[in-house]
Amino acid sequence: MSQPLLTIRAIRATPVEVPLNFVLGTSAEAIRRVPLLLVDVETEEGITGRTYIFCYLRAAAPAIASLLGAVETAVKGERLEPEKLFAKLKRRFTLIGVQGIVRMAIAAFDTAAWDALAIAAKQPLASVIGAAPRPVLAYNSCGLGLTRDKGALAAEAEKLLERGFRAVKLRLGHASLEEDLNAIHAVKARVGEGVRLMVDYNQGLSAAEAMTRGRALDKEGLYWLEEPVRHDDYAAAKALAASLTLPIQLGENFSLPEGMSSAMAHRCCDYVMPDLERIGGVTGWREAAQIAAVKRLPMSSHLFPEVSAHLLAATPTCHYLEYVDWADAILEEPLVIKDGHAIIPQRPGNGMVWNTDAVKHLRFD
Ligand code: SMN
Ligand code: MG
Repeated sequence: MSQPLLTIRAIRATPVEVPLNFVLGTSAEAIRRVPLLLVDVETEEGITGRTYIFCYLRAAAPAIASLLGAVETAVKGERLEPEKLFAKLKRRFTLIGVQGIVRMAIAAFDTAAWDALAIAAKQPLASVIGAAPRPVLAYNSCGLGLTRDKGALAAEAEKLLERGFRAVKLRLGHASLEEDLNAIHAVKARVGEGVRLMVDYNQGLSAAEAMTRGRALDKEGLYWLEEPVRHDDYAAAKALAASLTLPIQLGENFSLPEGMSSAMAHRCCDYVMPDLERIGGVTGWREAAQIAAVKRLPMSSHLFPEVSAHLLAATPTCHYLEYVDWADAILEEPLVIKDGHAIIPQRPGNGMVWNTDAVKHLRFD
């Protein structure tokens, strides 16, 4: 693709808080509403690129917006070339360290910049990065949090199969293994054979407890076991991967492609699932996809399904899209799911346009 000529004029950041349709009860905390930061990269040519990031904490939103101000100072007036600017920003922020929310701000800028490029090229983002827009296999990751109410859990699991989903993800990490097994059995009994069940501990177990619970879960026909221990305890994850048949899934905490490489060097997982805002935006994702391809590791996504669908279409070891509906409330045209697959829109760019009325309503600064 010949790169369209665009010049960066400004970056705008708008914080919104979206109430969730399904509470996300993880082993660390229950999430009922999500603070998102909507990021617009404006160009002198009148094209605006967009993305949103998930701030986890409301307090992080103004901090990331402020960091985006520093990014703007560094790139304003420059030609919009995401890979070059990514390298420049990494160098510029070396002294504070390209991690945490600094890295999230760079990733947000990068993702919105790629959107602007694709809009200028009048092509979907997937096409610009070398893939045909095609349906991408997805699992429904809404809800299914830690709860004592197994009836409500089963009912929720059934509801999540609407639109043809054939895979869902259950959060685990109850006080006892028995309660984890009860939750698994409640969901399995309701969704029946033929629906894949992923489970996610959100780093909730010690290495020893993970081995005990992992061995019990190994007999349950689950599809993957996600983040059983602290995300950077590669030794514990490696021991689990070596001992269990159940595949170990890691990745939402890989920090930049370099972080993914270090994890891979430990052979600590069977599957990977980078997160757009932690892996370094579209630029970071593409590098991560090459690492996964060399290692022949199936690669899924974490959150941000609207952009991740494009990225997975261009990922050689594309595995599963994690679907959540969080951004539906603030988008003109929410991501479409059909027969359990995300449909990449034919619109130019990543396809996201803000629903300005909803944004006005949900804005919180
Ligand atoms: C998750 C964690 C935090 C916020 C949203 C989702 C979870 C996942 O680990 O993999 O979906
Ligand atoms: Mg997870």
